[in-house]
Amino acid sequence: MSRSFIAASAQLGPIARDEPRSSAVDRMMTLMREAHARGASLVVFPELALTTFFPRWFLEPGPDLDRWFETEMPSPETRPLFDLAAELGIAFHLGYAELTPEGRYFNTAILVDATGKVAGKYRKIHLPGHDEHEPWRPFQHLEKRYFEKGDLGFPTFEAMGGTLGMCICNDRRWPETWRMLGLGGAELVALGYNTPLHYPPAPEHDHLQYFHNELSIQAGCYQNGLWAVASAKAGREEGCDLIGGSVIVAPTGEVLARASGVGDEVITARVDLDRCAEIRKNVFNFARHRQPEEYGLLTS
Ligand code: CDT
Repeated sequence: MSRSFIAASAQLGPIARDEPRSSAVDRMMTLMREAHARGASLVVFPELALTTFFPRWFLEPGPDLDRWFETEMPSPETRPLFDLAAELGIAFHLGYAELTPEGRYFNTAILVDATGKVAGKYRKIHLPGHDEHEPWRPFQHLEKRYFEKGDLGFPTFEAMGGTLGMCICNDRRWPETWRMLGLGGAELVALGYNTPLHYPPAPEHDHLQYFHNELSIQAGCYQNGLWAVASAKAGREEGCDLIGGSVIVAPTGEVLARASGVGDEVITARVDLDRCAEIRKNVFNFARHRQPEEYGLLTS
C-alpha cells in the first residue's frame, strides 16, 4: 500500500441527547462519502461519536448510564458505517463508549481498515474531570466516574502502509502520550475530542481553548516526527459549547488543514508517511539524541 494518501478529519456538530445512534451514523456516512469523493483513504471521526457527550450529566449507575455504552462493535446501528467503509474501500477511526462482557466501562477508539475489519483498539488513559457530583459546575465532566483507565497501554499497529496509533481528547495534552506513541513507532496518530469552551475550574483560560488544542497537537507531532489527524465534536450541544478546530498536522508541526466552523465538516490533506523521517532522522533521532537514563522521574 502506498505510504502517501489523502486523510480526512470528519468533524461532527452537536448531537442532541435524544438523537438516536442511527442519526449520528447517517451523518457520519454522509461525511464518509464526502471524504471518499475528495480522494481520502482514511477518515477520522471524533471521541464518543455515536451520542451526545453524556459525561456532562450526573447519572445513577444502571440503565440510565448503560444506555450510552456499546456492548458490541459493530452493532446493528453501527453496521451500516462498517459496510459503507468496506464498499468504498476507506479506513476509519471511531470513538465510542465501550461496555465489555465483563462489565467494564471504557472510553474507546478503534481503527477499522478498508475491508471493514477492526485493525486496532485504544482505551483512553488520561481521563479528565472528576468522579463525584459537583453541583457548583454549570455542567459536569464525570469521565473519572464513568470510565475505567484504559488497560491497553499506547498500542501501535500496522495500517495504511505504515504504523498508526491513537489517543483520545485529554490524552493529547500530555507529552507522555505522544512520546509513548512515537517510541512505539507511530507515524500517524488518529485522535478524537470533545472539548468544552468553558473550563469551570479555571475560566480565565476559556479564550485559550483553541490555542491549547493546536499547541498540544503541533508539539506532539513535531517532537515525535509524526502526523496527527484530529477530529472534534463541536458546537452548542445541550447548552454546552464544544470547540471545533479539527486539524491535520504534519511531522514538522505545521497545520495543513483546519475546520472553519462548528458543524459537520470534512477537511483533508495529503499525508506522506515518509515525511516522518525528516524529523526522526534529524533533530528527534531518538536512538541518537534521547537520554533516557536522565528521565527516571518520568516513571518513578
Ligand atoms: N473529553 C475530554 O477529554 N475533554 C477534556 C476537557 C478538558 S479537561 C482539562 C479535554 O482535554 O479537552
